[in-house]
Amino acid sequence: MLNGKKSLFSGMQATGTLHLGNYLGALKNWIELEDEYESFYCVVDMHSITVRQEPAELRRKARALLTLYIAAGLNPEKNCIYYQSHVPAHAELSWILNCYAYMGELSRMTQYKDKASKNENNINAGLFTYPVLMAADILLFQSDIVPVGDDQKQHIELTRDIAQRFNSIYGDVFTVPEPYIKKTGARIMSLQEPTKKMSKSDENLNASIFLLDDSDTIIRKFKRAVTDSDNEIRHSSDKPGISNLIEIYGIATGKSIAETEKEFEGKGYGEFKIAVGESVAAMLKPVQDRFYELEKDKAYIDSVIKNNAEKASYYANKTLRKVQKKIGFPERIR
Ligand code: AQP
Repeated sequence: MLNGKKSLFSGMQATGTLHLGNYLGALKNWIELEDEYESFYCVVDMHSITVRQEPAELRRKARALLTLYIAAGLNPEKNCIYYQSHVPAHAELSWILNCYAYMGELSRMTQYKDKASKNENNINAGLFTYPVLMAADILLFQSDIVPVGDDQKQHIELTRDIAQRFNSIYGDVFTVPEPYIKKTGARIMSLQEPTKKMSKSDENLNASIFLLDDSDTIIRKFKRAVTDSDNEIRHSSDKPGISNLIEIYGIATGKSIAETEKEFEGKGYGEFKIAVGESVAAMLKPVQDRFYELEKDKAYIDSVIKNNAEKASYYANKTLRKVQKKIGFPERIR
């Protein structure tokens, strides 16, 4: 509890342009939580360097991501929006928690195995301990919930294990968080390989809808989406491509699966794909307009960055001091 409210933490990496999966699986759901929770949303730039980044690009993408959080509807007066690297407590708690995480459990993380196989020339220690930094991110704010997409479930399980392990030694230090994963949008699939999740690091640009893609590009990508050949608009596990499109259309229009199936009964894939593209383009247009407007307001974005880093540091340091005391670090002399 912070300020008499439950709290939450979530974040995204500044490694590429956000895609529709990031938006529907996470960002879009964050907005509805702002009144109920004391919320902390981070641009996790420290996580980003587990894969080599071009410095100027990383800085540019981190700022764009923070701006996109606001453009998507997060109010910085109600939600603490900040850069992870501006709050040193993340790194400090991460080091401590490294001493309470086991090699065996970290080596079972599917994201590590996946990213290590994609970056064979740079399997650095940070890639391996990434989930410990994520545990620190979450536990610093005594988070009750962590709103994420389905792919992050395993990391949150690990965060819970670390928190429970620590609490069992030192008493009730950390709130043990729960994942908050919505049923719809939790796993948006690639438009080109619909059995794989949509991913920032996919080299095929037609596989993902990026949040700043213009309407024509969005519609073109949906027209090219890989589907099966039976031409029936029906949600089914043996029809991953069309099922993915039905789910996306459902979120963009507010229609249920049954309503969509009925609406497109007897119609072809071509017509359906255009309708999905148009609905997504219409959903993203206000976010894009707001983004381009906010981007010009340098002073406003700078003030959000400064003020929110101070607020995040205040709460993070409270937890960090408590942890340091519990484990026996000497008290500071003031
Ligand atoms: N395809 C997806 N469907 C639903 N939610 C998704 N998320 C990611 N992909 C999908 C959610 O988006 C948030 C941001 O996560 P991240 O920046 O840490 O990126 P990630 O999970 O590593 O996935 P990306 O964006 O596709 O990047 P790469 O290619 O590097 O793996 C999280 O809440 C995540 O669950």
